[in-house]
Amino acid sequence: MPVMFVGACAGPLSTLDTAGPAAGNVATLWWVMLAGAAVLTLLVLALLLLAFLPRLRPAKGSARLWICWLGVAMPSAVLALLLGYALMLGEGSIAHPAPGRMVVAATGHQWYWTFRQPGSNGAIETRGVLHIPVGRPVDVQVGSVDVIHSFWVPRLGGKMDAIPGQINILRIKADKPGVFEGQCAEFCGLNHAANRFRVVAHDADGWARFQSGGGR
Ligand SMILES: [Cu+2]
Repeated sequence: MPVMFVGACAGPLSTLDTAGPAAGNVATLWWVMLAGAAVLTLLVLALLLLAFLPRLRPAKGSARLWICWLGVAMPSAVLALLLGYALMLGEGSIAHPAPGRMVVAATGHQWYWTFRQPGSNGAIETRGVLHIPVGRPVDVQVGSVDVIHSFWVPRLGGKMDAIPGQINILRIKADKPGVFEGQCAEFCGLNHAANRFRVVAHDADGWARFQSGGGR
């Protein structure tokens, strides 16, 4: 059974089989929340058990302990810590200035994606495939021409809504060359489920070839 669960963690759209730092942060937060939820579940089950075993129940319950500490203080502290940690990790998806940073425009359509980025001989436009270099932060300017879509490459980063008339920026980065699957993550009409795309992360040679107009 555990092998079955571990097998489910991989795959082209897995958020746990990460290939870059932004997606790694999302996965780390997920594991931390899973561990925390497991501890709290055990605690609640233990308290439930106490309720059914009068012999183990304290003779006289203290309202102050149960309500103020276990009911208010503990959940508040846990949620505050989790919020702080999530904000810290979320920094990885924000487009801060960074050396080697590359900018690309991603536009959602019903039902496909187009990408536009600078090349050696002028702008390069692609449909359905976004090309990026390995090891460099890529800031994706996410927009839409019709309805709300969402740009999502689970193995490289978080999600970003594509809203008509607005540009939202999401940072992704690939640590290794490869092809990574992307999926629109906001219901955008009848063909939403098939609104997929790919991100190809190139090594230095492949990137130079793409930039000069080859390998598209
Ligand atoms: Cu969609």
